[in-house]
Amino acid sequence: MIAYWNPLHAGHAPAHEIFRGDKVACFETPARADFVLSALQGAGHELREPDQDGASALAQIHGDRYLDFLRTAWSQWLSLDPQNEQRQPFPSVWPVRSLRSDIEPVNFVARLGLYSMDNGSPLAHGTWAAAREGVDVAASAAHAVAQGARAAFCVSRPPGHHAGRDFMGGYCFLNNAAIAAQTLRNLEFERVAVLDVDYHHGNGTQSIFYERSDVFFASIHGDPLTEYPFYLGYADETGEGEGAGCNLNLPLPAGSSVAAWFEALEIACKRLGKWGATALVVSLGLDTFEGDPISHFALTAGDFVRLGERLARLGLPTVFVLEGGYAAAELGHNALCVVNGFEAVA
Ligand code: OKP
Ligand code: ZN
Repeated sequence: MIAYWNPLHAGHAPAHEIFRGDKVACFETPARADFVLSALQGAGHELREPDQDGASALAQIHGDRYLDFLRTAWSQWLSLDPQNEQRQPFPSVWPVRSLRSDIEPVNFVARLGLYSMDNGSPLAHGTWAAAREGVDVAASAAHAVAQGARAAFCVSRPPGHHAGRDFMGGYCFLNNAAIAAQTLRNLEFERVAVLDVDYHHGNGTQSIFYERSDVFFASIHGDPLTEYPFYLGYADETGEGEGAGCNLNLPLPAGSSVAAWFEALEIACKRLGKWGATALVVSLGLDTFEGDPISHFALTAGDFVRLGERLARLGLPTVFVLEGGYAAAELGHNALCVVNGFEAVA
């Protein structure tokens, strides 16, 4: 399988995040992508640097003001205090109900809150460059399948599926899967499905396409009553306006069995087929793995092979986009298992 990789990913390397009130090492690390790269390379898959500019899809998916903020965020942070190079900005105030989100304060931390859904998405010096390069990775993979490749795999970070049109969150800044889907739409594909199998609901992707009838979003994830992102991902969210009926959430309780997970996968796959998808984007989070440190499903490497096989049986041109997965040392093998399963189906 062709794999596009992000040569700037390691520039996004925040040191810590807040976990239960403590400062802890980040879960979303450069090593994650490096493990996936070496697993794919070791198995003989072709690694390519991005060869397309995703600028047009980027402008369709994210808002100008948010993009301006993100592009300049690190220099704004430094202009507050040169010592900030050694610090990470965290939002501390948000425009929740009754507060205004239609104005843009001058204060940097206030703007950071305006454009963040949580305090769990630390910015670093190279965040913009890495995230922006990820857009080109996604666009390149979409072009490759449009030109006839059966599938292409995006090895990039930071991940994207929690990022909405004008906000970051959950380690995500720019929505790579949405960029891939939009790029496919801009090429020859009329009906694009995004299937999100990350442990966490892809709230950003859902919200971006919620009122569109040309992109179907389906997600299997930990029940948001107890699992991040908590405020979206329920079964009654089925799309609105033109997009009515084009959104499918399959939440499962934390601790659900592998059998229950594959039943949900079957429901999602049947629905995407019935809807008439002509191309597929897989938001491939591997944090459904039994060894994941922050998630509560129990898939094994063998189950990832089975996932790849089932996806291949949809018979659609497919772009895989790496999302979560925090058992870093096993991440490369698990990703390779999905690829192997996919390629084992003729
Ligand atoms: C991103 B992806 C630490 C809590 C965890 C939310 C999890 C983000 C998961 N403060 N933060 O969907 O794998
Ligand atoms: Zn996740």
